[in-house]
Amino acid sequence: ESRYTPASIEAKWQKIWDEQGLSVTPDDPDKPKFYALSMFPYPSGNLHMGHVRVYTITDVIARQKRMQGYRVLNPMGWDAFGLPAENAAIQRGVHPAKWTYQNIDQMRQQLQSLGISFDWDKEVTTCSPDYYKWTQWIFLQFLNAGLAYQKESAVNWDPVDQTVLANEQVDNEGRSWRSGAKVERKLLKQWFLKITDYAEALLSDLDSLPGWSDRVKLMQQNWIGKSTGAYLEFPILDDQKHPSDEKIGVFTTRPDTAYGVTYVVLAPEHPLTLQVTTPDRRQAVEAFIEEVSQQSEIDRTAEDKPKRGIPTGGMAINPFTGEEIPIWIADYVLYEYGTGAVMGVPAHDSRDFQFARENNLPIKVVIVPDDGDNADMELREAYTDPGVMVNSGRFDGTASEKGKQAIINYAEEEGFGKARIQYRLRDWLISRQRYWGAPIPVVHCPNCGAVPVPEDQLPVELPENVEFSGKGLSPLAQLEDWVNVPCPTCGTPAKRETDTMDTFIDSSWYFLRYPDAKNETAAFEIETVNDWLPVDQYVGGIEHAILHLLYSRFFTKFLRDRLNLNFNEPFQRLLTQGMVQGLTYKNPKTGKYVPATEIPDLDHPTDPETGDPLEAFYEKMSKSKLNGVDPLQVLEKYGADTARMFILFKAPPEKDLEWDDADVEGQYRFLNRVWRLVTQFAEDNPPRQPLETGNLSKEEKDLRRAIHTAILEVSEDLRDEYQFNTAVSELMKLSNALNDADCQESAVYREGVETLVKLMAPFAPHITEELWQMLGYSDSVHQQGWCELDETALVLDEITLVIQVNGKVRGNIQVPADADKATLERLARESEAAQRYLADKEVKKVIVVPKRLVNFVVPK
Ligand code: ANZ
Ligand code: ZN
Repeated sequence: ESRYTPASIEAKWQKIWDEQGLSVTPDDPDKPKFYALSMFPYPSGNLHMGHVRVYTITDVIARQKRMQGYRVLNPMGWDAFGLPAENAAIQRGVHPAKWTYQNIDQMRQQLQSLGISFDWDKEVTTCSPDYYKWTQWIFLQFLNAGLAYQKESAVNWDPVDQTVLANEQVDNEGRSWRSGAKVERKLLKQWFLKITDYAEALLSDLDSLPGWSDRVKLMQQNWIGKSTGAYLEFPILDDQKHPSDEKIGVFTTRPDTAYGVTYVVLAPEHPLTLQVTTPDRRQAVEAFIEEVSQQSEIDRTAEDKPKRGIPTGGMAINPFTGEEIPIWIADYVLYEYGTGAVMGVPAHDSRDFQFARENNLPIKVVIVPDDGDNADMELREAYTDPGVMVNSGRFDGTASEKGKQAIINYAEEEGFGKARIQYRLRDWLISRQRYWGAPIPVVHCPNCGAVPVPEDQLPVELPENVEFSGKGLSPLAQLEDWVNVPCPTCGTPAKRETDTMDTFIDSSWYFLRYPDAKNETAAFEIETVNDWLPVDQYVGGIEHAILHLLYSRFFTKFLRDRLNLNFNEPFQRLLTQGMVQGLTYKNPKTGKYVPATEIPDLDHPTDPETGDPLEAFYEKMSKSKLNGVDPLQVLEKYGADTARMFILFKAPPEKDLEWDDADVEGQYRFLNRVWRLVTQFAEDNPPRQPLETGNLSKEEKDLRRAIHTAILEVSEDLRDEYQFNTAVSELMKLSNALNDADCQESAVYREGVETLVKLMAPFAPHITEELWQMLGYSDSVHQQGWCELDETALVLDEITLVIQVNGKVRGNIQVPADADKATLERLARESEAAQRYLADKEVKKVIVVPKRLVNFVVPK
């Protein structure tokens, strides 16, 4: 009997599968397609447990689908542009391309050692010109469609290094990662994509995705943030106190409160601010604007923060009441949302209430609860619920919900307002003043403006000889001979755009490239993506639940409209896997983390330096917490199959998973048991018997029921909800049943062993392949059909009937499951137990509980 040696088995099979092309995507059009997709990694250089978990999950799904007869696409690639490569260049002088490609090679190898059945022929690398050529091409599609435009927008500016910083390069205190300088905001002309054009589709099409969790859909919904309400206009009074043509437009979700407006507020940045400001207020207003411009949006809108604002001296008119109301500016009104102005209704909006209280502005009640008439009562807080309109002229007595529409209709008739839908979603700022990204394919010409680089001149390649200092203009902008080019349209000396694209752009279409990854003449062939898309199962981290998924949906919808794609949504089903957590040891006195390897006694963990007792708890694995487990070490010690089995067994895929060495050991022992079971059987090699299901002993029937229960349960567990953990339990049960069975010679036993190996194949692909060969097969276990369920094997045709005498158990017998009461009584009387205990006693009464027991009552 041989020993289970994962190291040699796994390397061997990985090589053979690769040679045989087992993971290559078939193009057999007769088979149904299945597109399994894992979020591709950023090539940091090292695989971590989170990666292992995602790719294992996707792999089980892909492998089972292949066995079920699907042609499966299970691709992998690299989200390879981005800041870390550039930081490495600045800090260590290694070129971003070199750093990235080295990391990719290293991680590809690590992934291969996990035994994931990726089709490497479809590999895509977003930083490679043959990929970003098409990223640029897609940008041009947006530009041609009028959905890419330039606008001034604020960037993080490091005044010492004289450079733009990414958000990630600014610390919590707002300082530069390199110079430590306080970061400033600076306006730059930047590129945007008009995702807001698709806001409604992105929102409403969430309903077409039953394969997404409500949690993720809600996150997307909130991000898009649809509000229904009205746009209303408040005329500004001129110096002579006459209504002017100039108006302040506001967006409100509560038009029903229009009669309660006692002031209007502009965002300090609003273009009307200085215009409405009276000379005596000018200095104060300018100082306030300057102050607010330094605050972040989060500071400005925080609930608990006092709302700060000042009057401009200007006045407007409430068109509903004709009343004159003051115009203020305040930090809680954001320039970017709605119209950048609000109507202040202190009686019915909490923020306005607080603001009015602090600034002695009038509070006018216009909505009261249905059951009261406390319109004149002094409010202690804003009344924000629906109710009945009061103090509202012709609308008095109208229910407020109805009043919304009534007010809109009225405003529309009178010409000072209309219905409006507002989205929180903003256009996507895609410009980055960095090197390691896809150059935006535009040339700025003094005559022609922003000119798209002609398609036949794509890609606009990143120049290689670049200085990385982290100071001054972005590296591209410093390269004179790259920047200066003739205008593609008129030939005048012009300048290249030096911004590169946000890396989220690269990942917004990679799933469209995979099916046709090597296409040199197009981003993809439409027919091919129409065949493969949508992705049937997407697996990845919840951290991408908003931006990546939203951007990918946006790209898909845009390209659908431009190119006639036949699908609306890129990802049919989405699984967001939980985090992998490690056991963290922390000294509560010093706050220091201690790695497990430095703790002498893990049962009583103490700090090796101070002797303090340590706290131990689970937390997401991370470098800073010193609680990570290196996948490579686990692979080396136990092999990939054990690592996979542990990860799948330890927790349902959506839940967090606590790494536990003892449980890893447990899976290793289980694989060893399966190994012994199957190798023993293969060695004994009992003669092959035909399986005649009509003619089985009880023992055989029981075993067969266990086999088909496993088929049923594992198949169910792998359908849609992917309960891998319970599926692994079922595999364990079947293995136990085989261990306990005593009918190795029977055809049923062979069925059981083969079923176990096949059911386990998607989970532990290497060991099962090895065992499959031992069972005498020469083709791969991964090319077998998925096990067929025989429902009749599940039927329990005999049950155990308990024999009682005066309520005491005296024995039991096997009886047909469908026997009627009379038969049960007869069989019970005939039983050995009854014969013994009833001998020469007179039976007074017989109680028959079908399927359970027969109780004989006799005199004591
Ligand atoms: C008057 C009013 C009365 C409001 C009332 C609410 C309650 P959502 O749901 O988020 O869309 N608002 C509009 N634009 C704003 C901006 N740029 N900055 C800050 N606040 C703004 O919220 C819409 C409501 O937020 C609008 O309805 C407006 O206040 C405010 F009893 O108008 B409301
Ligand atoms: Zn030109």
